[in-house]
Amino acid sequence: MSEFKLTTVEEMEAATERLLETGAKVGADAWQFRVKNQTPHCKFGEQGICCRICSMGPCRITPKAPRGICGCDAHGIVARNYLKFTAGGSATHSDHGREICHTLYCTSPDGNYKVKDPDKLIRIAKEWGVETEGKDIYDLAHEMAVLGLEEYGKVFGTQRFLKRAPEHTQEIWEREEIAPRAIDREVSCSLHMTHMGCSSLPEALIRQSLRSGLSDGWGGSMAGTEFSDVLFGTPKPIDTEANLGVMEKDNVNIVVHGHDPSLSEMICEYADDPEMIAYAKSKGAKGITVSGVCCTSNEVAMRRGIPMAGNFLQQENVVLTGACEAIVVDVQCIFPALGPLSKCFHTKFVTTSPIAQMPDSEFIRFNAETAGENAKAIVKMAIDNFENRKPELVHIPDIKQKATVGYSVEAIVKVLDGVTNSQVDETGTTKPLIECITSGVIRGAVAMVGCNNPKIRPDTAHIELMKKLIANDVIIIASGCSAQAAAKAGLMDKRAKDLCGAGLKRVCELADIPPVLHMGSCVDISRMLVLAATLAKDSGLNISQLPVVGCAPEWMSEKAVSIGNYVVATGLDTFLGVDPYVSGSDKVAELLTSGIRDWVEAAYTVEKDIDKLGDAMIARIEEKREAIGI
Ligand code: XCC
Ligand code: SF4
Repeated sequence: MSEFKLTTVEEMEAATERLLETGAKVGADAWQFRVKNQTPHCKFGEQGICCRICSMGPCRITPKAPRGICGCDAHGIVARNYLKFTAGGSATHSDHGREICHTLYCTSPDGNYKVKDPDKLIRIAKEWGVETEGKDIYDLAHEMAVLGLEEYGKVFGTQRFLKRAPEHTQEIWEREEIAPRAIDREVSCSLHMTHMGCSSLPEALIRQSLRSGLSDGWGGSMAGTEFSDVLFGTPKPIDTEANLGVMEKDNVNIVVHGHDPSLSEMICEYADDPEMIAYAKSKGAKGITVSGVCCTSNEVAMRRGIPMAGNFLQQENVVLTGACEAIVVDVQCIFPALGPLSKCFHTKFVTTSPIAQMPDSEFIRFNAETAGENAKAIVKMAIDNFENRKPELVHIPDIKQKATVGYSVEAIVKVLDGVTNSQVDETGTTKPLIECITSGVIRGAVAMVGCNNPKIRPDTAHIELMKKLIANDVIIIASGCSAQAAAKAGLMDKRAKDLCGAGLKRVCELADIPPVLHMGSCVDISRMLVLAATLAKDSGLNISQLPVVGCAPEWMSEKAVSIGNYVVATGLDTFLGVDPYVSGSDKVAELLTSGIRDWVEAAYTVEKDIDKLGDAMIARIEEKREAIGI
């Protein structure tokens, strides 16, 4: 076995530079250039003090003009913008969950979509008080799909999944009036509150941000995760690879990008079809390689071991290799730049969802009912495109790392069972993990999530923080583009245990796990909520007492703001490396970084210096340990 060495950010950047040279030859644009054109950014926007929600504006707050035309001050404007930011993310994640519920409704024994994890379906059904005895699994799937969909518009009551939280957390949500009602209602209510002439009181707007975020985390995202597991299987540890080198020069390369696994699962299915492989060979290719970008990549990596070509700010790179026959996208985080960029190459840019339609793309509408045909047509299109490659433009950077992924809560409970001397628990609990934390072998855990953002040298914050944390015996669970950054660097290779402190290293060896555990996509942060809830219940502590924090050092999307809100509102301190446009109001900034602690026992820390951010997390974890006397 070759010697293990992390891939450095410098090496990744060198690979990108080389690709940009190819881009220059064909006149391609790239985000690196567009960032320059957009810098410096608008100061009003950055501080969150521009309001354009009515046509008397736009109003901008300055020392000379401290109020908008309607009289709203900076605090109201910043808080309104923050709530809108959250509502956008909550709507997006939750609508993804809704699509998954629809796909679940379309399952049939001989259709495109099947129930792959019937046990999990039955488990959730029982949790929801649905009779399962003697019921056909597909009847149950359809019944649960309808119930899931009803969570979006339920007339009375709050989200069903809230019951998964410890009593104490549920009481907080009730007391603070942030227990989320119907998912759609929380989004609508947010947009109502931010309408001209409604709320301008920061406390009210931030409270609703928490509630809208919770409707995502414990509502839409959780439905997305849980029912995706039912449909496509609950992830188990599986080996894969990450970074651009996973694309194969002699194969037809199909890159899936976006978030919804309904499409990518089908593409993977057909790319594996002997008929399609034979067809690819007849066109001069050696085979078909599917790889992924962003969260759809995380979904198929976790369940099928499909390699990860890259994360958010690497999406243009896959086209720049000149070896991408088709980049097939569903929803979210897709650069509109991929349209014009693909035109510089032979690449087909295939959009598939009415939700994400873009110029310069080929739109092949993807429907659950016709998923098989759609996927087959897309795979065939990619194969037919192989002969259009321009060999002089082909360059795939020789850069990749091995990764073991697939750590769902179920999988974590299972792999950690053997680690301590405690009896293997039939029901599967997190007690072994708690023992590791209580004894101090592991100091705590950090949930690392979120995107890349050109405001931060891509991937450095993720990678540097992870290295620092694992060296300090803090285990990492990661999702989204953060997980991909880790995988690209090599931190999901089990050999990365050698970079850990002695305690964590020992746990990695005993459990045979990497120190950074891949927990999935952005909606899978709901898995982290379930893990935190289970840890709290199994330890008898409140979630806010656990030596566990959340971190999104390079976040950029509205979804990330929604995530931040639900993680904090669940009782976990959250550390950000990018400011959510609230610096224009000291009141809002104060609320988010301290005031909300009185409501939900947790708050945000914003720190742009990555080293300090890491220190702050370690200090918080140690504080929490001390407070509970471990
Ligand atoms: Fe998008 Fe989910 Fe962010 Fe990556 S991490 S850039 S939201 S793909 Ni969720
Ligand atoms: Fe200006 Fe008030 Fe209208 Fe906003 S709502 S644009 S602050 S007048």
